[in-house]
Amino acid sequence: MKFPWKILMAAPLFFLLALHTSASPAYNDQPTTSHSGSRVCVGCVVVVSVIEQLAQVRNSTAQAAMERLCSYLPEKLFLKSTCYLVIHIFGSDIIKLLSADMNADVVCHTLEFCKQDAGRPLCHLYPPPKVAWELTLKKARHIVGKSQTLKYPRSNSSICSLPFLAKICQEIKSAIKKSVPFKDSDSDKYSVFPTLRGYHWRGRDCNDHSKTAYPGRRPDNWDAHQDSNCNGIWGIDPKDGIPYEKKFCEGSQPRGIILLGDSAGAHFHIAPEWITALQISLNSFLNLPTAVSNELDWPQFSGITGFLDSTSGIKEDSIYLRLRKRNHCNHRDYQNISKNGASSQNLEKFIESLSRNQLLDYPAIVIYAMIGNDVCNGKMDPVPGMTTPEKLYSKVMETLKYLNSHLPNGSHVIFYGLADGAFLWDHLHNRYHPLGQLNKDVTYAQLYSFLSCLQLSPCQGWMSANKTLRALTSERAELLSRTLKTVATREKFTNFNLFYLDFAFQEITEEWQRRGGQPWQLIEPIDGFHPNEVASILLAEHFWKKVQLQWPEVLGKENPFNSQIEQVFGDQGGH
Ligand SMILES: *[C@@H]1O[C@H](CO)[C@@H](O)[C@H](O)[C@H]1NC(C)=O
Ligand SMILES: *[C@@H]1O[C@H](CO)[C@@H](O)[C@H](O)[C@H]1NC(C)=O
Ligand SMILES: *[C@@H]1O[C@H](CO)[C@@H](O)[C@H](O)[C@H]1NC(C)=O
Ligand SMILES: *[C@@H]1O[C@H](CO)[C@@H](O)[C@H](O)[C@H]1NC(C)=O
Ligand SMILES: CC(=O)N[C@H]1CO[C@H](CO)[C@@H](O)[C@@H]1O
Repeated sequence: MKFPWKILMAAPLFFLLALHTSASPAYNDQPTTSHSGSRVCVGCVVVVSVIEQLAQVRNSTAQAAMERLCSYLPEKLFLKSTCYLVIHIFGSDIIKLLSADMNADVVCHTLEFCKQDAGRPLCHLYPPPKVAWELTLKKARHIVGKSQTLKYPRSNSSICSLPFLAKICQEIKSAIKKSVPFKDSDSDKYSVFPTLRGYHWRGRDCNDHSKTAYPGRRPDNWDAHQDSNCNGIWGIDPKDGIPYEKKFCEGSQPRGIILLGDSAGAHFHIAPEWITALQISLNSFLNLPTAVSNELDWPQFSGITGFLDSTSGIKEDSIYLRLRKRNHCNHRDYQNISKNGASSQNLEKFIESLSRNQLLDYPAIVIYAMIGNDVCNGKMDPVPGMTTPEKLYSKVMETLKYLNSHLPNGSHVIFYGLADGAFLWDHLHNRYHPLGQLNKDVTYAQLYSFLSCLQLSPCQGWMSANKTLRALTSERAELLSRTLKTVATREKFTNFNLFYLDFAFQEITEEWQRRGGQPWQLIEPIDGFHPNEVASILLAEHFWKKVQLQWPEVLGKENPFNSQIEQVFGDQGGH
């Protein structure tokens, strides 16, 4: 769930993504890690695997497979041209090695994208070659010629620092800057752009020229002349001269939904069709530019603030949509304040992007869902890096004080407990990863061990063959969840009620099984870590049921005017 993850597995064109990530200003706030060399290694292994498998399924040469891959990429954001550039530079060596039956691990070690550091184990995704590793590598080096070390610059912290890529990085940077207005000022957090944390992340601004019009505010003069709260309801009913907003929304207790979350909340997702050779086609990459600009998160499909039906044909069913269905006056009032890698300990760094005016705005339901990063890190021994209950308590209290001074009176805050990630190993370890399905040679256990060898695991504690460690991680997560529960029962705040809800993965898994599904189908196939879209929607359903049963006041009343609002305003201007 830490930042590098998004680049990690994000190939087929890892190089491109790494490049774009380095070039994109959207990432400025992310810490640079010392493991960038390892990221390049994963990227290389994924790309070379895809090329190799694409050649296999299309019965073509590696050369043709590479060209095919590039030709499928969209022109946008220089994706296609960078791809050709990459082929131009590395293509011939990759072809030579693949033709000599070297696998992706060997190719990437030979080209020195992967390196075995002194005193560290050799990291590999595929089973090691039958012949001794050293001998294979020697043979491979011989195939590409001796001058490797001079040919390619060593991977260091930014791929943009490679001399031959510097120029294209510059171009991407300026292209992104030109095409997207960055909105940093506090008064203007809503956007008419979908990505780069625009309206895929929070309700679309209906009047980008006015700072006083935004989703969630109490209407100005009952919106008689303009839609000040962007819910699509405004104007005066000619029949009786009463403003529609007053007629339909007064006393309906409108409220917004705000998520404070991590990558799971933002719905982090790498599309399997980008790297599964059997699925790769021209259509596979249509969504890549959007995904890249959204940091590989898909909040528009998330279970909490999602509003679009996904391309996979799953009907979107988020908490936001349910709130909107219950009271159409809530239209567009959602905010996704979530970040890959977020935890109780770093939330303070971005909570300020939450936008709610205590005096002018309607109350909000805030969901606090830091479901894993407090126990997840990539260290060889992850335990010392885990948040302690004491640290959690003190940070959470700070967060709550912040919320109390920013949320309108009558708001609600709901804590989610942490997930118990033990299900990852239990359900996945002996299944094939998408990269291993074609030749039955990569299981999730292998993927986990490759990542942890490179010290890149998003969650060493759970993505590990070490049963003791997995149990220890679950234990800590449980302890932190109990701490949140204690805070919720003990502490009182003037502007909101506080509740606690277990992160009920077990329950939704059972529900999914009742519907004929398998537990592994609830996990992101590529990263083998995040809950996927189906899980996210089941969680939303579960959340709704629980809250409706235990604390119905959180959700507010059903608005009797909903059908009239539909008659007069149709889809209320979309999301
Ligand atoms: C693959 O291509 C080669 C050469 O074009 C051809 O001889 C062979 O029959 C093809 N194999 C399959 C399974 O199509
Ligand atoms: C990366 O490598 C380039 C060229 O070798 C060098 O100029 C640059 O300082 C390096 N960056 C870091 C952070 O080491
Ligand atoms: C907040 O609203 C409640 C009723 O919903 C009221 O009892 C309370 O006095 C209000 N608090 C403040 C600080 O206005
Ligand atoms: C498994 O994890 C535990 C807890 O971190 C550790 O003490 C132990 O040495 C690990 N076992 C192996 C075989 O690595
Ligand atoms: C549109 C939107 O809500 N963007 C915010 C989402 O969350 C991140 C992280 O807190 C903010 O930086 C964005 O402004």
